[in-house]
Amino acid sequence: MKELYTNIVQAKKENSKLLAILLDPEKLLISDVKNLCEKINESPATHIFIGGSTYNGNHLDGLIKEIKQCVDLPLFLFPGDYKQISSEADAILFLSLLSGRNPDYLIEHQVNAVPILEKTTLEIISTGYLLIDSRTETAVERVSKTSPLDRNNIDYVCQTAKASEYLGNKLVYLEAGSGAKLAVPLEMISQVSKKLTIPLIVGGGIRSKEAIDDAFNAGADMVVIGSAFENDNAFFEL
Ligand code: 1GP
Repeated sequence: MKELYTNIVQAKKENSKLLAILLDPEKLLISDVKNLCEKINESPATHIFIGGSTYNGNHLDGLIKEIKQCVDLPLFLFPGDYKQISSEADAILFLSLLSGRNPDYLIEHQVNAVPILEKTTLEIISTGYLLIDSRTETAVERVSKTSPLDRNNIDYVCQTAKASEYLGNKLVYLEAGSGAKLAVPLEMISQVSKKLTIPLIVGGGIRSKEAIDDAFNAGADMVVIGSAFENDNAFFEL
């Protein structure tokens, strides 16, 4: 039995911060994986996430197999839709886009995922996914046809995050969107983390080591880095 969620809860208890590198399968060739793995192994990453809003390819299994041969970190699916499921991963963030009001991303994709998930041994980690306005139209917004939550209305974001916990989600993910101009505000991270008893993930538009530390200090239990590492595999070296 996998205990990947238990490990995240334990890390939160010990205030030991977690860092996920997000890999977008759309931008990754199997032949790139070996070099990439070297960089990941030299980085402080504790987790690998893989997925993207628009990926529709057929090399996800191959990519994950290759990654698992050279990196010994838990690998979580972070799927844009129910077709992005691979039994080669360790776990799946079973997302509900709770910031939006599109039933497809609240329940339809999840229902469609069940027959696929039943054929895997993935650890399923239900996650309330909240898109926060970042002053840029993000892929999540475009694909899901939902509006992000107002970055100035921290009370409403806190309420949404807490509703997510009450609904039984095991994680809350505050997302500014990949390549966001503005990351999730630190004050929002701070207030949401105080509301929750479950671990808090923060990602989108975080592109410096200082910004990672700021998010941790504000209360994020896990930070996700996608574009910064994708654009510069030496990001963690300096
Ligand atoms: C996107 O939160 C992740 O879903 C990471 O975003 O690519 O901006 O790091 P970046």
